[in-house]
This record gives sequence, C-alpha cells and structure tokens, in this order.
Amino acid sequence: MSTQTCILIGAGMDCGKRRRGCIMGPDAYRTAGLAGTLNDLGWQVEDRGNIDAPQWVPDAPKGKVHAREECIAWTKLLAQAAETAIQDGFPIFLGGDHALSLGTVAGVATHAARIDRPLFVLWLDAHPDINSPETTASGNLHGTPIAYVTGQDGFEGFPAVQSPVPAENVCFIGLRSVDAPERDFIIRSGMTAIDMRQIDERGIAAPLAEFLHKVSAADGMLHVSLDVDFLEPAIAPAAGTTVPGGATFREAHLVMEMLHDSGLVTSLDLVELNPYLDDRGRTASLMVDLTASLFGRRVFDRPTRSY
Ligand code: B3U
Ligand code: MN
Ligand code: MN
Repeated sequence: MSTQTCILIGAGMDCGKRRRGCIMGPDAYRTAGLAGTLNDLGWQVEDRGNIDAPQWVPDAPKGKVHAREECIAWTKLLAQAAETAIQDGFPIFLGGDHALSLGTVAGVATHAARIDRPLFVLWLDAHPDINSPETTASGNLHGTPIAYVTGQDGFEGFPAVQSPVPAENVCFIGLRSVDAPERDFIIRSGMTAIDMRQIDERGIAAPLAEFLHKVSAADGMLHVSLDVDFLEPAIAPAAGTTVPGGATFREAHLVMEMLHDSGLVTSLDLVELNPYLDDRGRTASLMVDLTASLFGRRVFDRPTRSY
C-alpha cells in the first residue's frame, strides 16, 4: 500500500433500498474498534467523522425507483468526499448501503484520471449491482452502482460520471444472485465475473490472482467494495439481503490477505452492514477483522507478492 495514513469516512446512507438500518453502520464499525485495530497494525488513522445526510429532499413523484432524489444528493456529497480523501491517504468508506458506491467510485475515478492511472474495481458481493434505474425490478438503487460508474444510461438527474471505469477493469467475486438483464450485460461487457461455482471448482485464490495480475500490469489503482452479503450469512447475519452459499470465513480472509500482499489497493468501501440485524456485533467485528487482514494483519510475515 502506498501510504500509511488511512482516512475513515462514515456515510450512513440508507436510502438505496427500503429496509432501514445501515444508517447505524459507521458507528458499529467504530464500536467494533476499527480505528484502534488499524493503529495497532502501524497505520495512522484520521477519522473524518460521518458525512451529514443531505438536507431532506422531496422525492420525485412516486415511480418505481425508491428515493432517487435523496440518492442523487448523497452521490454528489460522496463523490466530492472521495475525490478529496484519496489525495490525502487511503480512504475507507464506512457504509451505509451499497448505493454509496455511486459516489465513492465516481470520485476515486475522477482522481485516478487526473493522475493518469487506470482505476480497477473489485466487487465482493453476492450481487453484481449492475441494474440501471431502467432495468431495476426492485427499484432499489443499491443494485445499480456498477452500471453508473461504468457510464451506462438511465441515470437522469445524477451527476455525469466524469471518468467512467472501463467495463474490462471490473471484477466481481462471489456472485450467486444475478438478474436476467444483469447477466446479459455482464456477458456483453467483458467484465470478469467469478460466481460461487467457479470458486467451488477453482478455489478463490486463482481467479483473484489473475485479476490482480491485470491490475499490476496496467499500474492500476484498485478500489475494493466489500458488501456484507459476499459472506456466508451464517457468519455474517447483519445484511438485509442475505443469500446462502457465500464466502467462508477462510475464503474471505484469504482474499483480504492476498489484497494486502499485492500492495495494489488504494480505497475501500465497507457496505450493507445493518447493525439492527446483527447478532451481538459479530458481523461488525468480522468486517473489522477482514479489514485488518487487508491492512496487514497476519500470522507470519510473507514476502510481498507481485502479481
Ligand atoms: N439485483 C437485485 C437484488 C439486489 C441487488 N443488491 C442487493 N440486492 N443487495 C436488485 O434489487 O437490483
Ligand atoms: Mn451490493
Ligand atoms: Mn449484495
């Protein structure tokens, strides 16, 4: 990792779906000891607190898309916050639901373009979140950020994405709930999509190593977006949209350890934690432990690996 300062930015965005509770996410990560954990690993931690929710904005006449105006307002705030923070260190965005990545990835992409480096995105999630406001069946905008940041149509009213992420720079790992329009789009677009079957057949390390090699060869920046529902719900119950058959404790830690060893990751989203649904804080603690693996916690030192 290029810098030893990480910047915590709380974003209790809760309007990307109907079920509430992600507003409490940033405080749950703090309660679970995120800052102290990173400190113990030798990182300086600057906690910028929580982004104030945008002023209440009346929503457009009820359509199929839920809270569009509120999500637009959050996206503007988050894109700005991300673009600023990544100039100062390694930002960790504490969600909040996955709609926050509409802003964080757009902001980080603007920065990457300005310094003339390609941005890659690793999406650790049961879902590819590549619906547009036109294709979404649920109307929930947390199912859309990948469509937005890769420059797809249908996001009227949202700020124009200044530097769309090329589709081939996106990699999904953990997929097991994909809508028909999403599947069609992934197949057409050339995104790397690792579903659970591939993980069962090949293990999780081989496909991840291939993607990291691609990032490294392009001297890319890498944004990682970790959705709680990437994980097996038995170990991470605090998500609104759990899907059985997720990544195990060991697979998830291995991903984070490999990401650390690669030295390629430049920003991180922790999303979809709904503390209201948690079981004595175990999901929040697991997310903090996974973050610790990404930031260098290990049993034995290993040489930094080049991919
Ligand atoms: N693809 C569905 C379901 C979904 C996406 N993300 C989550 N659920 N968490 C949708 O609503 O677009
Ligand atoms: Mn998601
Ligand atoms: Mn998901």
